[in-house]
Amino acid sequence: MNELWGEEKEKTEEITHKEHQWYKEAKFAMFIHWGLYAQLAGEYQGQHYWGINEWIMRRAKIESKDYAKLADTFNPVNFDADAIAQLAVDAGMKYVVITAKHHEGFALFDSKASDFNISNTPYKKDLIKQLAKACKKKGLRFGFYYSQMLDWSEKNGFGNDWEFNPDEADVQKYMNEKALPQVKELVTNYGDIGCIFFDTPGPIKHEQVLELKALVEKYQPNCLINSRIGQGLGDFKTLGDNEIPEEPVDGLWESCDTHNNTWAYSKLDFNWKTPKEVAHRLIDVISKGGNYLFNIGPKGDGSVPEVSAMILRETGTWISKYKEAIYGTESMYLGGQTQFAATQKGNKMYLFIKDWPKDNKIYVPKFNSKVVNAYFMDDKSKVSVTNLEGATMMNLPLRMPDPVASVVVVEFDGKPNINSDKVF
Ligand code: H79
Repeated sequence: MNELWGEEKEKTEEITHKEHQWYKEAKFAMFIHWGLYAQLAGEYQGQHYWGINEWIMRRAKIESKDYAKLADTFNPVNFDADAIAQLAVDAGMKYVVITAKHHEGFALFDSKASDFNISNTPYKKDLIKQLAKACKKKGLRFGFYYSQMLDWSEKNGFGNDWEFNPDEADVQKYMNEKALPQVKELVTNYGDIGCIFFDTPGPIKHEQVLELKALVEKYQPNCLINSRIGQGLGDFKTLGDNEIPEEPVDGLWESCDTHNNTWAYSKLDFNWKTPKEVAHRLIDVISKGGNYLFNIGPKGDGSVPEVSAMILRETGTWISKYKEAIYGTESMYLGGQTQFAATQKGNKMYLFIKDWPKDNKIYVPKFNSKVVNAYFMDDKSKVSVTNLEGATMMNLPLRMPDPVASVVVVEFDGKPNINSDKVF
């Protein structure tokens, strides 16, 4: 099952040939799941489908001819590409990745390769073009998600086994006639593409991955490709959906995360992560060296759920106070506990304290390098540091200065260097 849906952590080769510093420094990004399913919002023919709504076609076993009717009513007049790009900026995000085509098979862009696309809706206008332009204007890198194997609208696509006989599917034909031409459209018509999020490689073969990769790289030589292209061939790893690793991961990698319990908008789901939870998950990811790709699911009319947008802006307010501790930092692993986590840059360690200790003391590992200064990042007030036999003790004030997470800057006489015998 895991292998089929591409959920396993796949190996990636080390990249030396592509420009990727921007990706390493970015840390926080916006994922957008949007398609015809947004109109259903968790309900089909009076039935409620709680959970991931972008899968509603499969979960409700909707036949493709019925599902296609959703294109006749897709008219997202409240879609505002500039407002979405501004939301990403306000949230402190550095790149945006949108579903150009999810498993349902519908393209949010004007495609010559398949009529099942935005041009054949009452709305007509290319959504990818608008968003790519808006992102560029605001200095955000732009990327897209593309479901390269699963396509439930095509009898030759992979995955629609409730309507078509999987044994008769000619997946290579689907790739030649739809996936490859559409990916070519996406890498040629929308300016610079920072990264591509392929998904669920399923039974994709090595040669098929190579062909897809070569196509992307022919037109966008610096475009970073994720590991879910399949067969261990990506430039950066995508961990499992909603997965945050226990320990640091080597190389370039990303955790993708939902805001509630679905990627696509569902009117049934109010389980939003709070700004504090979003910030804590971001801290977790960056302390282990990754990027945090955080999802929003616009509604069928194109608007972003207001609560989701508010929570993101609030998270962005917190981030804006601690930029130096977040962007362009490296992982700093202080052991597997949840009270605090850290990043590092130069001779500084940035210690994020998520849960305030009852006795106002926290114990981090011993360092080989010497502490020369320690202070709260926001008001610069000093923190006293005591070297104990097996640990470094930080003496904190009575109350947590920042209710989301406080950041202590610890300066060393060199690069922070943990005494690895003393990590607990
Ligand atoms: O785009 C998002 C998901 O739709 C996609 N990856 C993220 C980024 C994804 N592709 N495959 N999967 C997720 C695995 C999905 C498995 C499940 Fe189900 C879908 C679990 C519940 C619904 C399939 C149908 C297995 C059980 C029922």
